[in-house]
This record gives sequence, structure tokens and C-alpha cells, in this order.
Amino acid sequence: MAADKSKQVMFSGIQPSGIFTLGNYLGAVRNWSVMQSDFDSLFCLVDLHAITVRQDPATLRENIMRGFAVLMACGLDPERCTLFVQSHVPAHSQLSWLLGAYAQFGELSRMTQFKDKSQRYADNINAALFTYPVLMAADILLYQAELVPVGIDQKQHVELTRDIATRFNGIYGDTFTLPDVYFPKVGAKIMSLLDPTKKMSKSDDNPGSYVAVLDEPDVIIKKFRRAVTDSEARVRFSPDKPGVSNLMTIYAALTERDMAAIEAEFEGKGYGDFKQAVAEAVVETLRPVRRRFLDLMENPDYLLECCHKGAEKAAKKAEPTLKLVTERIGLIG
Ligand code: ATP
Ligand code: LTN
Repeated sequence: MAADKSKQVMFSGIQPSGIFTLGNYLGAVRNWSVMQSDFDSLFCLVDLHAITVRQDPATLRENIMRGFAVLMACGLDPERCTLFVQSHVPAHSQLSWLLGAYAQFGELSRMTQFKDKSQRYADNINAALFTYPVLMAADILLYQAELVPVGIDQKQHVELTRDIATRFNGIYGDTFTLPDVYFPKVGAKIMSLLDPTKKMSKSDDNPGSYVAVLDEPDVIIKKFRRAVTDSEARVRFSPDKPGVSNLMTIYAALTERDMAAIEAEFEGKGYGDFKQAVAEAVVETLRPVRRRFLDLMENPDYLLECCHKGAEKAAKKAEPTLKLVTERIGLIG
């Protein structure tokens, strides 16, 4: 339960399954940074979720350190929020096991992310991939979070979290706060640059499909130049123009302009000018992130210290809920 009782608790997480993308930034991390001081905020690098698909140990280790630094570079401030690595707070795994007894096989089988990932990683449909949403429910419920800011793809998981909490509360009495999902009006689902019918994803095999927040300016410009559009050569927002609409969404999210204003701005101009403008807006937004990241990586001891302090803060906040749940279930202390 919140240390600062005057503020609502906000919780969110991101997997260190690669270098964060523009989709992660616009759909999630940017909002976390903007909202962090308005809430008792916790942000978690969910390494235990990342191992539900096979990870090379050296790469995972590097992605965790870099991921932590990127979150700080995006503006998450360890003084204003609790920023930590999931596996450093064992209460997440403990609560996850307990909640597993209140999640049904049928509801877990309906999760789209499970269905997608079991298709994509057909040779490794492991138990943790299946129970992934139970661990996510534990992440959220452990802190009695009221708000969960995520991209739209995670809405179903937050709804399942509410269902698990409601079931538990129904059996044992009020134990968990029911969390609400929050996503941005523009940018809640950024699509792949190469296949705009697919979500932009950091674990995509083709780096041309995403912009990583650490990509250098010339790489960003090239990726936008190669982004899939259509043959109409007119900047117009429409479901039958998914590539152009996706680029417009990125531009809208960065410049706070609406679609009509963007259409007017590029009236009579070709896709070349439009892509250049979008790319430049992205480069300018990410430039300071990259700079701060490089500074932070110069000082790994400081990063590790932030990591460990964050975990200590989180572990304290997690304690009361785990204790309450074990008591309610009937385990003895
Ligand atoms: P992976 O490719 O490993 O599945 P991912 O890129 O989908 O990873 P996550 O770590 O699963 O990223 O998600 C972190 C946060 O970013 C979540 O809140 C998620 O909803 C959001 N997010 C991920 N991809 C996008 C996207 N393309 N557009 C908007 N938000 C996104
Ligand atoms: N499942 C999420 C990451 C995640 C998360 C969470 C998000 C794990 N635990 C708790 C919000 C709250 C994802 O794949 N993006």
C-alpha cells in the first residue's frame, strides 16, 4: 500500500526484451515520465516476463542495464518514482504463485498476446508464457495500484487483473484495489514501419520495422524513408492507408497537431517531404534521450545503486499486501 497516502498508486512495466522503440515511448514511457509526480508511481523493468521467450544470458544482462538507463534517460526520476527491476523484489513471484490459484485455464487461453506469442515461438510454448498475465496481475495488485498506463495491446491483461482481483475479493473480502487502464489518446498503438498492420515491437527480427529510442539520427531518417506507404501520394488519415496513417499518428503524437492540420500542412506535397518531417520530429524528440543515456552509461555504479535503492523502496511497499494475502488464504506465518 502506498507510502504516500495522499496520492493514488500508479504502476507500469516494460520488458527488457530488446531496445525500447518509439512505440514503447509514445504508448507508455513518455506518459509515465509526464505523470510520475502526480501519483505514487512505480515503474518496473519486468525481466521475469522477458524470459517467457528464450533470451541469450549476455544479451539479457545488457538489455536490463541498458533498459534501466533508457528509462532514466526518458525522464523517470528515481527521486520522484520507484524505479526497479522485477526480479529484485521476490514478492512479485510469490504473489504470482498465489494468484495462479485464482486464474482460470480458460481465461488465460483467451489472451491474445499468448496466442500471438505461441504462434511466433511455436517451438517453446512454455508454462510461464501461459501464466504471464498472472505475474502481471501480481505486479499491479501487490501495490494496490489504481492506474496502469500502458499501450492498447495490454488492455486485455489489465482487465484480467481486475477479474482475478474481483474473484479474490469475492472469496476473502476486500483485499485488492481494482486497477484502471490508462492509454494515450494518440499513440496507444504505433504500427511497424514495414508492415503497418502489425504492432511496432522491439523484438521484431527486422530492425527496419521499428525505430529504437537509441537509434542515431541518420538511421532514423533512413528507416522513415523506407517506411511502407501506398501509391496514392496524398497525406490523408484513413483505415485504407495504414502506413501513412501510422506516420501521421507518430507526427500527431510528437507535434500535438490533429489529423486535419497535418493533412493541410502536407496538401500538395509528396510522401518524401512528409516522411522527412516525421523523421525530423522523431530525431529531435529522441536526441536528448540518447544524450542522457550515453551519460548514464558512463557511470554503471550509479545505475546499479539506483536499481538497488529502487528495489528496496518497492520491497517495503509490497510487504503489507503479500502479508494480507497469505493471511486471507489461510497460510500460517
Ligand atoms: P516485445 O516485442 O518483447 O513483446 P514490446 O515492444 O511489445 O515487446 P513491451 O515491453 O511488451 O513491448 O511493452 C511495454 C509497454 O509499451 C506496454 O505498455 C505496451 O503496451 C507499450 N507498447 C508496446 N508496443 C507498443 C506500440 N507499438 N505502440 C504503443 N505502445 C506500445
Ligand atoms: N505485460 C506488459 C509488461 C508488464 C506490465 C506489468 C505492464 C508486466 N507487468 C504491469 C503494466 C503493469 C507488456 O508486455 N507490455
